[in-house]
Amino acid sequence: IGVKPGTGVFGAAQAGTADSEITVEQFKQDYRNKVERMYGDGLERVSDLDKYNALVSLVRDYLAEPWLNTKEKYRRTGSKQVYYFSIEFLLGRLLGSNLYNLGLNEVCQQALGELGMDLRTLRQVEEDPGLGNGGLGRLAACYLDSMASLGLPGHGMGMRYRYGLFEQRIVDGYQREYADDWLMDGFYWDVRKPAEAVEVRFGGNVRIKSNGKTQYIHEGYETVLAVPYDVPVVGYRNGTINTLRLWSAEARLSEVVCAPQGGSDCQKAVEYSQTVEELSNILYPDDSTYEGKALRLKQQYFLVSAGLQSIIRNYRENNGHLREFPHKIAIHINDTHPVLCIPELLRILLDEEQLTWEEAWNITVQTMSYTNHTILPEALETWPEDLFRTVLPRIYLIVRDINEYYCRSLWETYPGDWDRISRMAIISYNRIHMAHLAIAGCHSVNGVAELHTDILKNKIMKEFCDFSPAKFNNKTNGVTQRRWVSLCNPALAQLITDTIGPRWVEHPQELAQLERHGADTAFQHHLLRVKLQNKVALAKYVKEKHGITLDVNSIFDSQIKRIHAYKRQTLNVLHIMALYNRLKENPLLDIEPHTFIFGGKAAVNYHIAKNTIKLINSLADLVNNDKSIRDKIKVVFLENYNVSLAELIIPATDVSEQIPTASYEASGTGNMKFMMNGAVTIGTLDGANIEIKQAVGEDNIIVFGLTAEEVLAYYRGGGYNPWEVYQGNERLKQVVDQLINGFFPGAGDLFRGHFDSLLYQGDHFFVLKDFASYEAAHRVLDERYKDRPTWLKMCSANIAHSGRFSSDRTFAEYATDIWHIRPDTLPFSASEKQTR
Ligand code: NBG
Repeated sequence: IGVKPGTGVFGAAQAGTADSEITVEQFKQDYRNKVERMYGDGLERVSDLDKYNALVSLVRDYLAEPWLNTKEKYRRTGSKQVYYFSIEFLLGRLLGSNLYNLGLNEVCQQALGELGMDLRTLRQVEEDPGLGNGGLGRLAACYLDSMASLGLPGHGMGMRYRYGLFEQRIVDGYQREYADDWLMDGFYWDVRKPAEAVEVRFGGNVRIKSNGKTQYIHEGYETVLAVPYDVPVVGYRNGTINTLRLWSAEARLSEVVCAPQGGSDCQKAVEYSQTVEELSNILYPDDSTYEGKALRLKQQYFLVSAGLQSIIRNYRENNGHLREFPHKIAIHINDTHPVLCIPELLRILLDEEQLTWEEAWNITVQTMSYTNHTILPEALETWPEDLFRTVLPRIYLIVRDINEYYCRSLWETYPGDWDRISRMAIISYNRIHMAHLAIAGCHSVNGVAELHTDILKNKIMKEFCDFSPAKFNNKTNGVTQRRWVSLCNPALAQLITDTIGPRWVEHPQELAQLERHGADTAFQHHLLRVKLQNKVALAKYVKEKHGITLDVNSIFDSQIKRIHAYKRQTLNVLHIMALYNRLKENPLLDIEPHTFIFGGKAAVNYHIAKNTIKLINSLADLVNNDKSIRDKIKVVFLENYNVSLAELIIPATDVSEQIPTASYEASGTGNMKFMMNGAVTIGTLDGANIEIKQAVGEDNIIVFGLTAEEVLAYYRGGGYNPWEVYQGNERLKQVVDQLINGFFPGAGDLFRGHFDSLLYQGDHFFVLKDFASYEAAHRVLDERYKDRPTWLKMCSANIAHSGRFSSDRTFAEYATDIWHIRPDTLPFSASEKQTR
């Protein structure tokens, strides 16, 4: 295939150039052959889906050799391997990013063009893999890109869900959930590895055998086969291809037919296989019932057990000695879902490798590290002890031992302080606290932005931090500039490269050089053109999909993220209502035309959030159809928000809405993507917004609202009185009343829940309290926008200072501080870290 040994398709590729070893002619020939071999038909006669599949298969051929070489290199050098366990990997489409990272983008584009095809069309054939839900999963995907692009031996361990979270459709303004059948046409990026399948055991009981040494015999369990599917993770033009291993649950039917559960009845066997496969059917199965909870717990253990067994097996095959394990393997636990890694590694070391408790515990703690992604109580998982014991009897005993061991060490420091020890225990009041288990069993616990880490250290996990302060550290999130600029905004990427050269793709801190060009008229002119071009593309999509015409000269103001009370889509809505009211009063009001864009899914059982979607759509109906305001404002809710849609919205956005109640948003990563694409943030001082402000300076961001400290002080004092605020602000009172007074035609009492939560339930998220300052911030924003040169300078400053929010920076920090990967294998030097 025209690939030189050792150099793969990367050849002598330099960043920003397209000099891969594969020529356009070669590509065309390979591609034609591929189509013919796969479909027994000519290129002219196959469908777009076939063309897409053939292209993926060809790219897979191209990357096979560097993939193999990378694995061999890791084996040969024995370098420390990092495994990032995550219940979600929100990858986004892979064709574009893989071509780009392989340095094949231009070649492919030209080759397809000469064959009368368009790469963009084929990229759009790809379904977004349904393997994640929100920020946490997208972060994991950014990290995969950075690990490979930094040439680090870091791999993902995740689940191969048969169905994604759900596909959102808007019907009559309401969210409706449809099955996200993303695998329907197959997923051509992964390789099934049945020979590397492992068995995971559930249920049964544990018999203790004692002849000199206590042995735990797990019996009567049910076995589920975990089959791995490997997805290549391509580094940016560096020859590194890491692996994302996704696990799928299968039943061994041949065994089931003879086994007691299945009897000899074929029908029963099939039913049985369906219940087994349920394990990897969907992400976050509904856990409102006992069965649902059990399924979630099983799913988490399934991922962890399969992943660890395969790591150990591989380690053993390469003659690794267990004492060396923590020097050769790092295991990272992404949020609490994979925390069972801790007792599972102990189980393997104790029961299968016969290590002593002390040895096994030390190895485990040195190997494991944990990231917390939220302080929301519902996300800090706990399990009923009974359920846990029934589903995972051996793991339960181990967790009990860990609890005892941990509580004993607490007792040594705090003798007699039962209250404190029971608050910190892993098992208390018949529940198992996964975050406590994580803190006890990991050598590092990190938050995802400075404020978030401070809140963990001083509030949520204060007692743990007092007990072992050295474990706690911060790693502010980052996003990959390769997907979030180069791929999704090629026009901007080109402008940046034309201005400062191509090195920023690998050294994002070099974006800082743009600062000098911010006031340059020619640069500003280009920037404006790029933005306009992206707005036109988004407007075209909105027109085709939703039939709404957008004014591309208006301010595109976007809030795209999960719908959640703390993210305060409602605050945005109330402000738009107030703006609309002002326009109704005075149609000649001199305001900049605005397009307010929303997107996001609400959890299936989260009623008020689902109602917020209806509220946004009701507002959109009202505003978009009112001729009297002469198109000064438009509101659109874009259906089925996902990575691909974000790639369209973010480059087209002028104003990035990051308006959570301060203290709630652990970090945010959308804020970083918008910034990299030159949008100006309007935001609260929460999560990474604070660090964005530090980076760009206060002139280049608009902040408003209560600080986290103020919010927490109000909570300590029992909340605040929303009535006072409501009664003291005419405009606010008007919009709040409009939620229930017939302003929304036909809505009746539909939005009474929102009304009540603001006035009768204490306005827990300070929507009313922050309203006036939010409105004022929007006025400042409009003023700035009117002065276009100043505005464009703000946009450039945002791009210029976004380098520190690259996941390359974050990952270099994880590698050095947490996983102790030798810094000399890192392309970043410590001085380049730019964390502060
Ligand atoms: C989310 C936080 C975000 C953060 C991402 C990634 C979860 C549980 N948490 O603020 O809400 O940016 O994690 O760290 O998805």
